Amino acid sequence: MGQLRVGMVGHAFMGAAHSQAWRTVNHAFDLPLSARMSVVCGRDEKRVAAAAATLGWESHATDWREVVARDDVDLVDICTPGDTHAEIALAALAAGKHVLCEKPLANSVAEAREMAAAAAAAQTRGVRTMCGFNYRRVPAVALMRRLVAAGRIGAVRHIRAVYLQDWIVDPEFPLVWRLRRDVAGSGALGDIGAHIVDLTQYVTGARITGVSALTETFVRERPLPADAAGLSATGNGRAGSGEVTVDDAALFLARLDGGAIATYEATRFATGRKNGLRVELNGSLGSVAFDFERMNELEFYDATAPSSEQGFTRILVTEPDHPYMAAWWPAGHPIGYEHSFTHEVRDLIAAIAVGDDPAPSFADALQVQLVLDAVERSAATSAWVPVEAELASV
Ligand code: SOE
Repeated sequence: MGQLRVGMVGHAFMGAAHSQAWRTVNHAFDLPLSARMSVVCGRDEKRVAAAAATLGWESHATDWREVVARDDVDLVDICTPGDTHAEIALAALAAGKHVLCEKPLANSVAEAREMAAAAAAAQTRGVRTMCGFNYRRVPAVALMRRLVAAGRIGAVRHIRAVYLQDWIVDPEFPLVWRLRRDVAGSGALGDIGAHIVDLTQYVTGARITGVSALTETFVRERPLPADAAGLSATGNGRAGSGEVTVDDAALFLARLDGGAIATYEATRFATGRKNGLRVELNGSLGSVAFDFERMNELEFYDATAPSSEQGFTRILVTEPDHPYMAAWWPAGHPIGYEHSFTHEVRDLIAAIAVGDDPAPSFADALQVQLVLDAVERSAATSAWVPVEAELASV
């Protein structure tokens, strides 16, 4: 069996989730390529050495440029904050490496365009790219797409999507990198709003064509974190505090091609909601709804059933003919959040092995970035903003 030698940059939450996927994928799926966890990269020598041992990487490095240059790396997996996605991806593609890049693709449309153009050029050389919108690979979400594509809910009229977290409700929570525009690009909008934009476009096959939005930052000043690298005290003069420069919440209405209308809510101030991702589609022949807190289930309403039998059914998505599930346990045995990453790298390896283009591509991720940009421009002007059609050339 051939090997796919991986170099991963970043080893925090997403690095740990991706490491679990690289460790397990070839044990769960029969693939023509075997993932080899060659090197993990992080800025702090002591911490990345410990991460290599804990997460199962053969070696470690402190400079991503070394990872990109190594001959024993075929694929670079980018699990860093958004301000480094573009430079790492562009260098890796130039070096002929495949790239998996965490979402959102970039911190700006300009960066995303450059990455998508580089990916399109690299594709002609057989180099593959994917953006890590992992929720597409939750079996119930893939089943949702299958039902919609089969016409089981008819014409999609309403899309209702929320992504609710509450980890920064405490005003004393420090000014971490996700709360700084220069590092994260945006707040809840790009971090979790990007997921529901991609997921709803994935399950419907439609594209957002315009938005009307508002954003809010409820807590505008926070204590500086212990490692306040690159930060200076600002705001009300309180010693060791800094300005929050991103949104805490984003709400927007949208129209999609194909005629659906949609509501989106991404917030980090939904007190009590830890990772509440919910999507409901209402169509001319039925409805389908997904709730990540019950990730092994899908609600389905078939309006064509006899009226005496109509009602929302709860599909337990654990049958072997459900997406990805034949690889795991007998019916009735649920899987978890981490499996979505295993499925993500499974599909990436399978595509690379046959010379196919994985999805979502950098072009798909650019389209999400265009939506995020339109949301921010709409919120800034209180106006309806069309979503620029993705450049055909990309
Ligand atoms: C933080 O909001 C976060 O880790 C996101 O960045 C992930 O994409 C999401 O899956 C869980 O929450």
